[in-house]
Amino acid sequence: MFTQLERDKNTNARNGIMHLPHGDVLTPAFMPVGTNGAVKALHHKSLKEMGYDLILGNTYHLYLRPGLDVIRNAGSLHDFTTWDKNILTDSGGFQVFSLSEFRKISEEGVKFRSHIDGSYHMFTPENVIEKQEVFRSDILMMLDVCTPPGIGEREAREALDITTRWAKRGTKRWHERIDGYDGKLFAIVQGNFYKELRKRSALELLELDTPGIAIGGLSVGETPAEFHEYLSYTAEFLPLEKPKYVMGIGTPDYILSAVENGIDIFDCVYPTRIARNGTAFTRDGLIMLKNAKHELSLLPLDPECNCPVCKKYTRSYIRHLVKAKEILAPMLVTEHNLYFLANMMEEIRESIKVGNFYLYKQNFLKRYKGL
Ligand code: PRF
Ligand code: ZN
Repeated sequence: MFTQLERDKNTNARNGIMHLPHGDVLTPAFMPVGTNGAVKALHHKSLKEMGYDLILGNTYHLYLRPGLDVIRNAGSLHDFTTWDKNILTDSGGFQVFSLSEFRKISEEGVKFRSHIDGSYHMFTPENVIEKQEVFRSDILMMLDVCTPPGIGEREAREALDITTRWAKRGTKRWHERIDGYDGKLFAIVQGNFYKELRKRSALELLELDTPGIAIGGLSVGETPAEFHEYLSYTAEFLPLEKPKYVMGIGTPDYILSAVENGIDIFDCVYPTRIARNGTAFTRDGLIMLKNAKHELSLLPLDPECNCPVCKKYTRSYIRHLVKAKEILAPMLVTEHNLYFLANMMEEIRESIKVGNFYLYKQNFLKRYKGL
């Protein structure tokens, strides 16, 4: 399902194509987050115009609301939402840990209370595969246990061992799929911030031979130095033939590190979330529109951006919309931020193609961080 194209000579960066049921995806690729079957504040058509052909949805949210019956009734998550390109769904494990007021892990799975109405539910490695089959997700994620930094080795090991046993059960269930459905399952490496555990997780999951593999449990509150160390350490164990996904990263500097380490896809709410509080990407770093210095600025959000928002609107006007809490404000900034990232990913792929990714990264960061 993955064709590797050019490989960078100086780093592990690479270009590739992921062949998925709803079309090919050029990698490295960023996936916008559409938790509830919509990328917040954006039309599907804007996403498509920007060239996105893979977005992320959340099993946790979609299962709780609108529920599987509503999606099954429409046919699939694609039919329900009318998004006819690829969808990757996260399994729900991570969301249970970050959103539920109550959860209890057992060998069987994780029992939790809905953050919406307090009702009780159980996710098992098998039933999250079944849910993602109802969605007809193009990429399905395994149920995993993601742990925070700072826990002891023993606790990390126990969480990892459950994750590994769940991965075996999930893979078995995925092999039993029917109806010609061809969604690709990704296992998720965990192991907290312990190298031995990370290594063991990667090696044990590779035996399951899933179509793709993800690195989980990073960008969960550790320092940037720890993030870089554990990302590059873990990525080394993953084979070249498979697509690699780092879950939950979306700042330009983390994206560049991920690409440098041979990662193919990543997702994050960051670009869309900061947009909704009036923060925009520019080549020279973030700008906060609430800041008084933009009040009279007739510049676009980013003078070098070619997006429809930057071609038309000024910072002064968008700042006014942000202050007045107009719905148009998050719409415009979200569109710009996702365009900015789509454009950055295109530049990254081009730099890998012509063999100067490392230089591209250095130059990008120099400006972005104002060095
Ligand atoms: N596991 C899952 N989803 C995730 C993560 C994880 O570890 C993360 C960690 N950054 C984000 N989303 N299933
Ligand atoms: Zn723009």
